[in-house]
Amino acid sequence: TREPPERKRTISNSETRGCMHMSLLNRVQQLPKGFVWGAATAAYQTEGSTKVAGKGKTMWDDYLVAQGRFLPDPASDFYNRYEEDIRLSAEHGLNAIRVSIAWTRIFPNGDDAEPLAEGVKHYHELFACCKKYGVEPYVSLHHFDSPAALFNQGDWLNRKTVDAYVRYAEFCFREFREVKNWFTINELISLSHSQYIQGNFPPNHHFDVTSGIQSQHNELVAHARAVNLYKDLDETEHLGGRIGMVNVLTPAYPATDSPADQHAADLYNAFYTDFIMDGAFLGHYSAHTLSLINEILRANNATLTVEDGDMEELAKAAPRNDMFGLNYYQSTFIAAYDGESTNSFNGTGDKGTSCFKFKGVGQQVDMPGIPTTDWDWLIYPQGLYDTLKHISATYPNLPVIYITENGLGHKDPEPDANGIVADPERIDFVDQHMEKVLQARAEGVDVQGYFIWSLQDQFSWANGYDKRYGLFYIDFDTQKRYIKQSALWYKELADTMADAQ
Ligand code: BGP
Repeated sequence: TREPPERKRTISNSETRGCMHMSLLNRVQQLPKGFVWGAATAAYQTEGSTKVAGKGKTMWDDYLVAQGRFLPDPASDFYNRYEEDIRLSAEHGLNAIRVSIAWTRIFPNGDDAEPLAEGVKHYHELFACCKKYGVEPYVSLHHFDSPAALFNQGDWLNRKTVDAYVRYAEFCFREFREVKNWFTINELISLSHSQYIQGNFPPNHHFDVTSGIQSQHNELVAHARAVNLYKDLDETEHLGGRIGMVNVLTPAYPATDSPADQHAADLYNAFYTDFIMDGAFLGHYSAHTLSLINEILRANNATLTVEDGDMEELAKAAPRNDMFGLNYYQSTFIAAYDGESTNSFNGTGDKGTSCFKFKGVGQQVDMPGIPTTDWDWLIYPQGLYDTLKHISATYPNLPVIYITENGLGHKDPEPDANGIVADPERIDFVDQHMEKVLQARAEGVDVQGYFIWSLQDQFSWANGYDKRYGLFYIDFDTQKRYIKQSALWYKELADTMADAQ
């Protein structure tokens, strides 16, 4: 088998880490039968084959060519090699995988009259393969890959995209009845932030606050319409599955105890967390959230338009979500800031090159003593615990939670002579975050699964192929898969859970 002789060394190659890992190994035995132990992927980051079988362009195709840094082909060649990756998943103890359907493999322009038969067949085959290996698919309908034809007309800012998305969702709900776990949209906030505030996703607007808040709202409407549609269809057509949303939460802490910094953190949390969580799980924006959002809008001469029927749609959907997918990577520390907005994005892994100052909100500050990745992401497991506790206390409608992404982007070394990749940093990262999940669970937060980001190495939207996250290493020239130490450790946790049940 693939287990290398140094497997034990991975688990306890330093006394401290060894103790920590043993503690997690002991504690995962408390997890209930059926705890979901998975890994996550996204269509556009893994599939490659962007020009086959009539697939339409996404908002990324021409953009990545023009940018000239890296291309989406062949990515991890998952379009052709999914069976190998799903087999590896099963062999390493995973019982679930997050995948997304590429909208443009089904409807190349987003709103075509007829679906593409080959795209439909491809996903039926993928789901059949998951079933064959006992790996349950959790399927997102939209993971950052809007059809270019709709993106060019304003993407989520244009209600035409919302209508087309709902038609695409309806097609998928009826067609892919083998899918029992649906996610509507991946990380609503990341799209808005990266497209219109941070400017590192197309169309690369910086601090376009009107678009930033409007796209959040419109994505929420799309999410709510998809949830309501699924639940209504389920009543008549017995789809028999579950639906929810995935969002990334990045809690902001005040840089100091000063009231000004506290207020800046509140503003940041309102814009980056509460607006979407309120809309999805309260079904309205709370008065507190709205007053903070209005303060940000005023400072930036920005506006939000709510159309007739939007709030009714949100209110109807809020109690109908079956699950919430929480992605967590990092936290942030915010200080008050009076100047103009400015930012620089670290998309290269040159540590210390990012800066973010948002007029009317606050500025991100370094916190000595808190480690960061090469991409300047704060490694702060406490933020995951605090977030879990906060959302479960704040949203009575909150359904069961899955951690749908958590992981470490790292410049991994190449495989060693035995073909194994040493990634102890990733093991430590997951270990520390899982401990916080278990702590929150022990205090009553209903987390029922954990998906590491990511299953295999894939390309990162704004960072390219050097920022690796996978359990499985990919040599992108040959597409050969190698096992990382983290995959062996992940399997050991899975085996320990299974043995205890
Ligand atoms: C999430 C996305 C993923 C993935 C991950 C890592 O925001 O859902 O698609 O990319 O973050 O982020 P990055 O690739 O920017 O490091």
